[in-house]
Amino acid sequence: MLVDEVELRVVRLPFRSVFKTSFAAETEKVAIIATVRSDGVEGYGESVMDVLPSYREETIAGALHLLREALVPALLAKGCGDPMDLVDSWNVWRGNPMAKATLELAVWDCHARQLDTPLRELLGGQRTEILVGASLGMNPVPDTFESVRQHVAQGYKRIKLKIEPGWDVVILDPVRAEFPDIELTVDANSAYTLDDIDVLRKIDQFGLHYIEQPLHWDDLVDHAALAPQLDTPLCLDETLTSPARVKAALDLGACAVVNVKVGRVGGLAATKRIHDMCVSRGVPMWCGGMLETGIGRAHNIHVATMPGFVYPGDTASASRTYARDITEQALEADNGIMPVPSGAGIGVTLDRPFLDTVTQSVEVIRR
Ligand code: OSB
Ligand code: MG
Repeated sequence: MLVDEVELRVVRLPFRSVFKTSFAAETEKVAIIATVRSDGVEGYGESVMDVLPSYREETIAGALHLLREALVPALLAKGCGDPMDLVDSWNVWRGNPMAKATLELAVWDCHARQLDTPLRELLGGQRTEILVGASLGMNPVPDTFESVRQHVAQGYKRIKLKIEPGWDVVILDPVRAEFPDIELTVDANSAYTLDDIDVLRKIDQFGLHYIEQPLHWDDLVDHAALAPQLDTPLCLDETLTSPARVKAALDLGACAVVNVKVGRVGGLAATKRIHDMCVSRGVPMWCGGMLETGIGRAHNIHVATMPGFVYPGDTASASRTYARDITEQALEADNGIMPVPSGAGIGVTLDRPFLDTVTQSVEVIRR
């Protein structure tokens, strides 16, 4: 495809309530919505980096710079043959997988819409619905307990509790006592070190499905040292930034479960490569989330239809996070089952009047 123009729009959308993790207390989503226009067809992508580098090192300002100065001009100059090759053509610019994914996702969506095909079909996804779990932020014990009860009652297939030192056993004890059989996991977002082995051994006693990113956000070696000391499998999130990093993590034994976030790994081509590697090595995967708006959430849902995504993902109902979303379609799970939007591409459209009210800046770069 030849790309006529790319729109970079920064949106700010308030969360319904504060989402507290070991690394931040977030009150709103700030994201770049990239629109690719080609031959009268639009495609959309959404970024996952934060304003400041609190989850990984990328930032919105850094991504906008890279998009303006390098990625968008290259796309406008060369167009795109197969979107599977696009991210490789950007290898001259190192790293920055989240910035690259923002634009790559928009190209994939545009490409799928031009073919009048749901995105999932281009990825080899057969399912028309996916199983989802819920990720619960850190709140006082009674509130968290009530939230677990509600999400279990709503049929969510897995409950994930955010933890940090001093906020682990204290919440796991009552939750496990009341819900002995639910699929339960914890996500530390890098809050522990190997010196915390005593408490990590306690966390190991709760029959968790996996422990997500207990150690440093870029680490492989310490996770590989921790894994054999625990019965519970380790799952990596923050550390996994590319297919090569996933291979390194698996070769080292740093994790036995893979959380794929399409933005963090550099887009859909990278996701497909990680998927095929994990399937061939028999490693279970699931699709993570970054509290995306309907654009990023729809991409995640299509990704999670691929056969290797065998555990419930984090792509829960948008209404848990937002009073009003920027897409016209409501992405809502029923009994822990999320339908895949039908229609071409990611299958969602923008609610333009509302989008304008949450837009902080818009720029259009033309060929
Ligand atoms: O670590 O998975 C994470 C949200 C923002 C940043 C990191 C994470 C999360 C979540 C929420 O756990 C997942 C979601 O509901 O989108
Ligand atoms: Mg995580």
